[in-house]
Amino acid sequence: MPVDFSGTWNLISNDNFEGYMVALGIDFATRKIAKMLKPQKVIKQDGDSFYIHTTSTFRDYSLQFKIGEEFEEDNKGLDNRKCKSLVTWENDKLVCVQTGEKKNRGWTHWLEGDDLHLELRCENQVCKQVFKRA
Ligand code: YOG
Repeated sequence: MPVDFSGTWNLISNDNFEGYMVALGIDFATRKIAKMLKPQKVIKQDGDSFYIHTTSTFRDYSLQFKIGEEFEEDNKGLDNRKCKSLVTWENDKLVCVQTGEKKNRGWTHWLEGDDLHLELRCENQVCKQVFKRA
C-alpha cells in the first residue's frame, strides 16, 4: 500500500521557523506575525497527483503538482520568489527540490505514527514542523 497523506492536519510544533524565514529574506514585522500562526494543511492525494493547501489567519498558500513533473512555483504571499519545483518519492517520503535564487531550497514530507512531518530547507537553515490530524 502506498502512503496516503490525504487529510486535514494541524501544526503542533515548529522548530527553527525563524531561521528558515530569515534565510528566505522575510522582513522582521512579517516574521513576528508568521511565527505566532498555527497553520493547517489540507492535503488531497490521488495517486501521484497532490493538492496541498496551507491555511492560516494571516495568509494562505496552495500548491498542486504531480510526482516527477517539474513546475513553476511562484511562492506568492511567502517570499514571492519564483522557482522550478520537482517532487519525487524517496521511499515513503515526498521530496521537493525548489531550484532558483536560493540555494538548497526544498522540503520533505513523511508520516510517522499518526503525525505528519515536514522539513523545510533554505540555504543552511532547516525548519522542522509536526502536524496532527484535525
Ligand atoms: O509547504 O511550502 O507542505 O506548499 C511556509 C512559510 C506565513 C507568511 C509555509 C504564512 C514560509 C509569511 C508554506 C504561513 C515563510 C512568511 C501559512 C510551506 C514565508 C513567509 C501559509 C510549504 C509545502 C509543503 C507545500
